[in-house]
Amino acid sequence: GTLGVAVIGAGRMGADHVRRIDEVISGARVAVVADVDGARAEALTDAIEGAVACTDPVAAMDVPGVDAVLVASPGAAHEAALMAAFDRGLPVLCEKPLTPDPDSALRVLAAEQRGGRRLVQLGFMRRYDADYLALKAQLTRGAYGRPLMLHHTHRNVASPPGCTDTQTLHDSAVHEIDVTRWLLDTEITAVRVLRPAPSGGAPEGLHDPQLIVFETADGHLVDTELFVNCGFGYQVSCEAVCERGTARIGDDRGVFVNAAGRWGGTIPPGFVERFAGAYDRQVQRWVNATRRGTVEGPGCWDGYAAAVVCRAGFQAQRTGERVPVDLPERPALYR
Ligand code: ISE
Repeated sequence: GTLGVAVIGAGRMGADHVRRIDEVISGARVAVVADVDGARAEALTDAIEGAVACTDPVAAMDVPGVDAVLVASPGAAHEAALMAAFDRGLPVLCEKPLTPDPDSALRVLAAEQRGGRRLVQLGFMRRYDADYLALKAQLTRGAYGRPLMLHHTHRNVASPPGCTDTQTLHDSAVHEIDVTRWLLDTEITAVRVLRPAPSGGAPEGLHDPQLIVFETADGHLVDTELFVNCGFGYQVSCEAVCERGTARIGDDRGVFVNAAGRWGGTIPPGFVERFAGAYDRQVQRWVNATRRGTVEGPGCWDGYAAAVVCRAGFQAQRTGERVPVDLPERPALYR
């Protein structure tokens, strides 16, 4: 039957997912929306037949007709929500980051393993973006030989209020961490963070932009320009340099205009617009897999690995040095 979804968190992503499940996704319906701000949850459920609102995430999971949970609350609230879902055997789509640090991620990983089966698909949605999927297919085919390097660019118009250096890694660069591991099918083994004199457009105290360099277990070098206050638009790109060729995605040109002595186009304002297709595909794939009783895509292991790389990254930010990443062996459940 139709999958009844409890959406936890009615912020930017939660609201977008509620709209998506209601209007775009087939085979699922919004059963309940929970948010500490009850009015914010109600504003979303008011227009949806059969959907209720509440303020408590755990109570939301116990609403009759709930078959699965979409966690879109702030990262610090994920652990409690995931544990409650595990206790109930409910499958989860959890927004990134899995949790804010490796210790809590490890607790989640251990709890899922105790249950003996995967329940979590993690919201590393770039794996569902048409461009990234095409790039992944090229690399898998190996048409240009072995990948040697990746050059990532990740630019946001402005960082959220109160953004800190560590947040730039675990909220933003976490995507490059995941995409690097996924595209190259390997683990990140060391991190460096280099920083120019900060942009005048960056909030006081934030080192922006940053140049992040990863090494991998298979000898790749991967650089990321992370610039979260570029001011002009949302841009994410990736170029893979292989032995006999390069492949590049993310230069989404859209409509090309000639007018008034200029040529050009527009740049999307944010990730909700740029990655709309990826979010749609991610949620539809989650719903389809969940209805079949399976779990696919990125999961808790990927969230944990990303958290461990971030922790090394924080140290690299502070010291300016090359920091090795110490990742334990991948548990059997995630092989
Ligand atoms: C945000 O949380 C995301 O996940 C976006 O994909 C990323 O581009 C942005 O920098 C983050 O703040």
